[in-house]
Amino acid sequence: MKMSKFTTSVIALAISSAFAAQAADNRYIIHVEDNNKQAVKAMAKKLGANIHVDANGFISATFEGKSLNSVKKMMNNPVKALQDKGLNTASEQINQAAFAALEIQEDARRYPMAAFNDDIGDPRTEQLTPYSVYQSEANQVTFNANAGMKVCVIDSGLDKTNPDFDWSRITGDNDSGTGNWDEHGGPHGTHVAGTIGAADNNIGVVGMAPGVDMHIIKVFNASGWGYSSDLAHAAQKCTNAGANIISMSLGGGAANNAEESAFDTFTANGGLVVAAAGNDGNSVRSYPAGYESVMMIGGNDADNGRYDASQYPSCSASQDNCVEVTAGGVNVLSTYPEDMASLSVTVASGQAYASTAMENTGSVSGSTYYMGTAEATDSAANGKVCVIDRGNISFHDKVQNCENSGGIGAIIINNVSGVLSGTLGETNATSIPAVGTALEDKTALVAATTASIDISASSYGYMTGTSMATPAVAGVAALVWSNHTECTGTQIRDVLKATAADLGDAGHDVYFGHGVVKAKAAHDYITANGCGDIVTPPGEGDSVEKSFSSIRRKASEIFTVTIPEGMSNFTINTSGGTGDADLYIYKAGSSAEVCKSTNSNNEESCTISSPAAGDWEIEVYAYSRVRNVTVTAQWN
Ligand SMILES: [Ca+2]
Ligand SMILES: [Ca+2]
Ligand SMILES: [Ca+2]
Repeated sequence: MKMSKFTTSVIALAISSAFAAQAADNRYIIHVEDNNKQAVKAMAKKLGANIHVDANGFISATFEGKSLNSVKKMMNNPVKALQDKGLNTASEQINQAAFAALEIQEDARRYPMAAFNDDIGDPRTEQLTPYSVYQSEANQVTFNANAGMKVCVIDSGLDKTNPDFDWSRITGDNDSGTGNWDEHGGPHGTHVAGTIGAADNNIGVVGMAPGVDMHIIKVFNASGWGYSSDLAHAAQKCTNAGANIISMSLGGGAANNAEESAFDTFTANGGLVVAAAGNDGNSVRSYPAGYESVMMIGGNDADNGRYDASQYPSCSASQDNCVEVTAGGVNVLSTYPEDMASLSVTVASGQAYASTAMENTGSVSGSTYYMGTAEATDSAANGKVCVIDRGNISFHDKVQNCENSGGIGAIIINNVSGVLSGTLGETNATSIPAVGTALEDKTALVAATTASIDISASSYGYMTGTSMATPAVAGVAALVWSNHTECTGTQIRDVLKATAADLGDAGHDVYFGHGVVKAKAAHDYITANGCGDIVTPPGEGDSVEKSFSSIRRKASEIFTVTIPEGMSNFTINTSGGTGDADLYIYKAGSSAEVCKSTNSNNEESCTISSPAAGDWEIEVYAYSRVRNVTVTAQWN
């Protein structure tokens, strides 16, 4: 089978993400005492305003096409403003002093910040926690480094030049096809390993299970796949290394029996296998993720939304051949081989802003000059950092106009929400550092008087893909499991699904599966319930089947099922065998049956609509001796 690593984009996103968030809309707040408000509102309307908000102490109004200064001039001196419009003011009763005292401000647009954000700072000099660690609650659970957890990472190697690993806890397998495991075959494997287990120190990032033992199997490099592309062989190497988790940020389109059986065996022996859903944005099922024994991982973004390219194959009834859970996969900050990434740091008037490195390297600082869309050279930009709006001409030509004007660096502001991520194209004739920034920061960036841009090499950087979500789940699994070593890998898988936070459409869906993994919720769940019982994900339909080979006359067999919230039907049937079994259904703790079925044979059936959530007892009573009866309970 043809395998590929799942990376769609490698971008050097901003080190900071301070979304102070403002934009000019000709919308203004006028502060006014309530006793004067009606007169002020009437005058604003007369001067062409649209009133939006009438609140205690202020109104908000749009003056189309008017700057803050011109609105102040009009509202602070309305007699003149009316006269300027050719209106007669002789009949107006205007309290000029009250209007002159009005305080008027821009009604800044507020944008919601993402639900989760990376720490602000520079990972080359301090440790930053990536957003996905917060989103998956990995920062709320302590990793037990002595619990024997070991994650086997099948990827492009882990480069020994990165300082953010506890190398005494990392082993690997060399392969004649791909070279040494601790020399990278591209940055992919190093990025993946950092998300699982980057050390908790004073530099770089922090992994989901910081410092966890890892075994690295390098199956591909820049020139493709080596001999270990037989994943069945790689799984065996993981077993030999004593790993209990296998993480695979790779996949391909065809299933293969030898491979499936290797992962079945690893799982049956108590392990956990996770693999990426793929980044083609379609419903194709990738393997190994598509095998039932392998947990398929999709991607979400920092705002609990979809990673659009995350694949979403349909689900079988058991829902283990499709996306089971998600984790952060968009713009994930992690480790790189030494200096293989580049990062930008953009500061304006002393405040750091989210930015992406578009092109060129360098460190500049100086006064700013706002160039609008920078469609021509402008000598006023000489010696300054150009602040430029996106639009009309290419990024490259904007930067070139800045540089040809004598500008020392370029900050290009997006014209849609979010940080601008772009390049200067194939033939880049510019040399000054250029960054993309967010529309949300436009007002502040245009207003800034000084700015600095630094674009330089980094051993930490961003990648996007289900390749990044997969090690996040592997790391969360190691983290939770390290505190509950009595569990099997399958139980950890079930707990992660049961405690995932639902995203997207209510309940299980093909894009998010059960939702984004939550380490603290999973840890708390096992602490409260243990890991011995089958975990039914909340709000999910399920079924249980029990067989009884023999029940004595006048005796009963009773078992309990747990019905989650929100079920509409609960159906229990008995069938098969010989004798006369009757069926009695009770809500746990109550002696009055909710349903009974007492035919003179073994074919009993009970249906309960909208069953209450909680434990239910199912009693099979032998009116005469019963042999080989099967009881099926299902709810949805
Ligand atoms: Ca670190
Ligand atoms: Ca699967
Ligand atoms: Ca959902």
